[in-house]
Order: sequence, then C-alpha cells, then structure tokens
Amino acid sequence: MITSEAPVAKLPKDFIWGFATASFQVEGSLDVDGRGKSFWDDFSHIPGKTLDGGNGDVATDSYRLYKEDIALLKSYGVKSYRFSIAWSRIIPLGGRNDPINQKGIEWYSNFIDELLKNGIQPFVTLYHWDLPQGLHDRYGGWLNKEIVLDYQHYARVCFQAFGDRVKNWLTMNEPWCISILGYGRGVFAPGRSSDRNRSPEGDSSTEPWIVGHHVILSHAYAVKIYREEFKVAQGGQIGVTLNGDWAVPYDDKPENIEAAQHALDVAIGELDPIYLGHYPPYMRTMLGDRLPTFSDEELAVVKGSSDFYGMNTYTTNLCKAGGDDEFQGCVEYTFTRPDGTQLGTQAHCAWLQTYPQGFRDLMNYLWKRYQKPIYVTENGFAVKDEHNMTIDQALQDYDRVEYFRGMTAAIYGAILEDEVPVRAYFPWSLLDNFEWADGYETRFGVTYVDYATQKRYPKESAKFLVKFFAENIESSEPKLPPVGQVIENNKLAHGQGFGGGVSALVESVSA
Ligand code: GBH
Repeated sequence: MITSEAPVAKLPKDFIWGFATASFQVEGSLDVDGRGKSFWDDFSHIPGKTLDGGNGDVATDSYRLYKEDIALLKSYGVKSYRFSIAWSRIIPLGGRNDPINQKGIEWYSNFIDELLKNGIQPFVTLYHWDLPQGLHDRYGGWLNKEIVLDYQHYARVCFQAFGDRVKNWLTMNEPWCISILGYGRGVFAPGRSSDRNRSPEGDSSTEPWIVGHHVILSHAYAVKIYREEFKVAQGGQIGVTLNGDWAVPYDDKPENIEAAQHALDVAIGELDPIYLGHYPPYMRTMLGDRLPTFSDEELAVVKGSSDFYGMNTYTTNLCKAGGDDEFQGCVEYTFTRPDGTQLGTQAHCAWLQTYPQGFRDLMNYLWKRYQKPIYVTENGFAVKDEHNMTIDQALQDYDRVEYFRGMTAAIYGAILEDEVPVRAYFPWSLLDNFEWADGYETRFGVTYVDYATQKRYPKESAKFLVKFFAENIESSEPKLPPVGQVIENNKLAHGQGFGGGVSALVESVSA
C-alpha cells in the first residue's frame, strides 16, 4: 500500500512521533541528589521478585547519561520524547507537607531544556509506577484516599516547575497495571495479593478496585488543578493513558463473542468513568459492591477529565468465555486459533504476539466509542531470547522490524483510510531497560544497551522507524531511500542514508 511510484498520502504535518521510557526503568542513581525511595527500590531487591534478580540501581544509567540519550533521540529525528518524572525525586517522602527537593526539580528542568534545545517536545508522565516509599509506609499508598491530596500536590509542583515548557501531560501510566499487578496478582510493587505464597498481606478481591478508584480520583483532581490554575497561562493539554490490548472472539460461539467484549470492558472500560461517566455495567455485575462508587461531586470532576484518549497497546488476545480471572473479565486468553495456528510471531514474553490488524481494529473501536483523538503512548516488541545473543545478532532484530512494519501500516491505514484521528505514536522503548518483574532479561529497546559498558547501539528496528517517519509525515524532508530498502540492504545499517546520524552517534557513544 505504500509504494514509491505515485504520490502517496502522508500522515499530517503535526503528527507526533517519538520514543517512550519511564523513570525507574532507565534512571538509576537512586540515592543521588536527594531522591527518596520509591516502592520499587526495595521490592526489586527482594529475591524472586525479578526474573534475573535485576534491580533499578543503575538501569541504563540515564540520570547521568541524559545528554547522550537526548543526542540519540536527536539522531533518530523524533519530534517528541515521552519520559516520566520520579515523584520521589521531587518530593522525597511524597506528601503534601513534606519538603520539596530543589535538586530533583533542577535535574528535570535541565533535562527538559536539553530536549527543547534539540528540538524535541517533552511528553511527560507524572506517575509511571514508582510511588514514594514514604507514602506506602505512612498510610498504605494507593489503598488510602489520602493519596488523592498528595498526588494533587505533587502534580501542582510539577505544573509550576515545568509547565512553562511542557505542553503535554499524562497523569498516570496504565491504572490497570498499578492496581491489578501491584495489589491483585502481586507481581509488581508493592506485591500485595491474596496468594500467601506471594505476600503475607493483601486481598486480591477488593484492593485492586479500591486502588484503581483512587488512581482515577487522583488523576481527575490533578487535571482539575491543571485546567483551573495552569492551562490558560501555559496552554498545554493533559490526559491519562491506559493499557488495552484488542480482543477477538476465539470462534463464533455467542459466549465467546460476548467474552471478547467482557475482556475489553475490564481492560479498557476500567477508565470509562473518565470518558463516559460510569463503569461498564459488566464490571458492576462482576464485582458488585466490591467496585467503589463515586459521589456526585467526584463524578463531576472525573467525567471528561482527559483531553485525549491515551493508549498503550501491544497485542491482541483471542478470548474464550470461562475461568474466574476477574482481572481479565473472567475470560481466558490464548494466541492459538481453533485450527492450531498462532495469531502472530511470539515475543520473548508469553503475553505478546504480533497482530497489526488488531491494533487497527482497536483504534477504530476507540474512536467510535470515545470520540476523542487518540495518542498511542506505547507500542513495542521484545525479540525472543535477545538477551542470549551477541550484540551483532541482537541488532538484527527482524521480528521487531516486522512488528513495527505492521503497526506503522496499521496507523497509516487507520488515519488515512479509516479517518481515525490518531495524533501520536511512541514506540516502546528508546532503550533496552529495566523491564520490571522481568528484570533485564526481556529487551524492548529499539536501541541495544550493553549493560556492562552502558554503550548504546541502534537496532534495525530503530532504523526502520526513523526511515518510516522521515518519509511518511507531510512536509518532512524525504532524506532517505524508499521504505523497504533499509532492511534488505544491510549496507544502510552502516551509515548510508542517515547523513551519518545514527552510525556517527554509535561511534561517538561507543568511543
Ligand atoms: C507497558 O505495559 C509498561 O508501561 C512499560 O513500563 C513496560 O516496560 C512495557 O509495557 C513492556 O512490558 O502476564 O498478567 O502479568 C504494557 C502492558 C500489561 C503488558 C500487563 C504485560 C502482563 C500481564 N502490560 N501484561 S500478566
């Protein structure tokens, strides 16, 4: 569909693309410049909590190497960079009456200035899973409604300090993961769960829904502050982003068709109060009184509290009715079709296969249902066994290239053929990094990180994306050969067609 012959339609000039990361996954320097602990600091040190025993102490060392990271972004020609702020660098103990850490503010301020100096727009997440340990210790963190007030305060400090330069804000990354992986399955910090082999405390039947409710309220009240106190002067926009994978019925059985909708009702519908003003009826039926309710006053703040539809999406699940896993709507997921074939290419992690058509269907579904411009704030792939490869092998990441080839075609089709207003695309991730419970074993980067040296090496997938967006956004200069050649022609990997950008940078970073 994208050929080099006829003049082809392009993505609109203001289409935003860039790469995404999160503070705890890349920064390291946990005890530097007055940072307080987050609840991932100690959690990642507990034996058994990460696959390979990895922790966040160094990660990709990006707190120290931030100028190199920004030079890398610049060499990729991105318009924007999505990163998150570590709450405990800004307010080490987290609370509204606790001291503010000027050194933390200074660091992010310098970081933002460096991005802008290089022509890269900051796209800032306020909370990507690293709760100040102080708030967890003080009152149970997200389990306590106190957090709504502390989060508002933290958000206000950030708007004040950075809002003159930051025009795109995300309040929360993936409420489903915060609540269900942290307080239900117990695989993420703080690791609470009813499973006593996993955690001495926790109640998976109630806590995730309480946490989710407080996350929504914290988001909504922070947005209220932004709109009332900052938006007019600063002129930015603010929203939330969630994780939603597309759901396809396993077969034509009516109960499986229904199951696919139930899966979406829980994965995506969890934030319906924000967009539609109520939880999906199916969540209410499934959870009864365990699903908290909003007061009228709260609901007035919650409803309409996102300026856009923020979306992280990775895969598609085939859905079968059955099972009692409430966290996925009492639906069973599989990638194996009834005829035994696989949905797509298997990634390193069990939950991820490539299925671009699902991405396109999801964008259409979201637009029809929510009528908000869509910002795809994460999308990415981890190549199977990449951690066991030599660097040279890992750089030839053709399964990831295939993934992004499909996903960029899906975006292109959604915008230009289906007329869905998708405004932004942030592949995950700029770098291989600390992959939470997977430690460093699972690599999502388009840039290889050699953890022994912290040197960065662009993979083929980075080159593919750079080229795709250089050629397919309106009025961006087509500096590069037509799509399709980069992968066939290995020579391009060594400098041609990039004005020396990528390879020059590899050399300078590696030097
Ligand atoms: C994103 O979440 C995160 O925002 C990002 O920090 C992370 O690095 C990236 O994914 C890659 O994983 O098997 O039950 O534990 C993506 C959404 C939802 C995908 C939970 C993995 C695992 C479900 N994630 N899912 S389970």
